[in-house]
Amino acid sequence: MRSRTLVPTLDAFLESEEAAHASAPPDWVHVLTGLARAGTRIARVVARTGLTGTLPRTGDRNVHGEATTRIDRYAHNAVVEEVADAEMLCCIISEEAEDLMPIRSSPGGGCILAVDPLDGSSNLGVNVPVGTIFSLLPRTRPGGVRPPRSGDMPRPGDARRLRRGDTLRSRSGEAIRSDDAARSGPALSDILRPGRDQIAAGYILYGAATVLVYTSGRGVHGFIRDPESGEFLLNRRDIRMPSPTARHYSTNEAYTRRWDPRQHELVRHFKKPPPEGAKGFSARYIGSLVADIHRTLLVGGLFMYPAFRGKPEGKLRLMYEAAPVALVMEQAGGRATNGTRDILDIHPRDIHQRTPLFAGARELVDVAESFLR
Ligand code: AHM
Ligand code: MG
Repeated sequence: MRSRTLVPTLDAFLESEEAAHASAPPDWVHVLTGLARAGTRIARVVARTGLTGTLPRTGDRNVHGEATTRIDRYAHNAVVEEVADAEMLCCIISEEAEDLMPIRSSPGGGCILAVDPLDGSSNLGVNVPVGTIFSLLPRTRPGGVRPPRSGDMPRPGDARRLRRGDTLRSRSGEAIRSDDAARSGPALSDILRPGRDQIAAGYILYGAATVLVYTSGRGVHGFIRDPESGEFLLNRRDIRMPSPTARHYSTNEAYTRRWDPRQHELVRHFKKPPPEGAKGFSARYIGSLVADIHRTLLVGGLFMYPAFRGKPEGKLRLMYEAAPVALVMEQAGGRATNGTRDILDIHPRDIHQRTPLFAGARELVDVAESFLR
């Protein structure tokens, strides 16, 4: 009889690995376990959307002017509800909320969670994997975020985009308010931190399996949710991008006509016939960031979402898309750039700032920079 190997659960892994290296704030792992709970809830709803093939729209637009679906709002609420009781969090930045959301129960909390609750949700109608992306940052100094005033609760099931002054509740019933003063207030200087400062970052991928990948700066670890026990189980410890990596480039080539000549040159370079005996490049593009990044992490290659005419800063958001991806890549032996600067060194000016993103195998990101500089 084969002996059964005990695979650590996420909780057990965090307890043994993260507690042993407590350079980060002690209870940051509560945020990660809260995100895992939110991920479990979101995975269930995503699976149901695949089942029915319908994608209910709210008719609303998010802060970026994009049509939102009810599932975007559901994912946002699930994240807020599951993490807001972590005392270390003073506020949440979400793609779905116009302003930062201070947490009344812990105004002195030393950390900020930046999150894209459900990236790529427009793909759901055709059952393409989507994901949650998260970044945990330290706040510059305590006391900078104004606590919320009382506000009206949105009705249950209210699918409106969260607007200034709206209030949500955490699992324990604490009010969390989208703050109307915070955008221009001094608090902003506390939270606009470069990706290099991240305490932890990662993503949850809702695909054939639900996968959670995180780094706290000591390697990248991957967990798969076991549908039977409901636990996230350690699946890949200390993920390293293979070397040599897959010769994949990944970008939306439909925008070619709007590309800068340097971007043209770069892709032309990838299309050149390879030297005798060498393997040429092939293309892979899903159009769902977490899925494209997960593939890049596991097999290598280069993901690109450049700036182009009409999108001078690209499409992806620095604080809750590019920066967490960049930390994961760097910790796995790769890197990420905006074309000229390492993503992790960029100081955000705005919580929803966009950036071009080139992420993947180090040697390919270096090649991209050599064309784009
Ligand atoms: P979203 O945040 O509105 O979901 O958009 C982000 C998504 C990413 O998942 C993906 O990389 C990108 O948009 C694809 O954009 P495009 O359709 O322009 O190629
Ligand atoms: Mg997004």
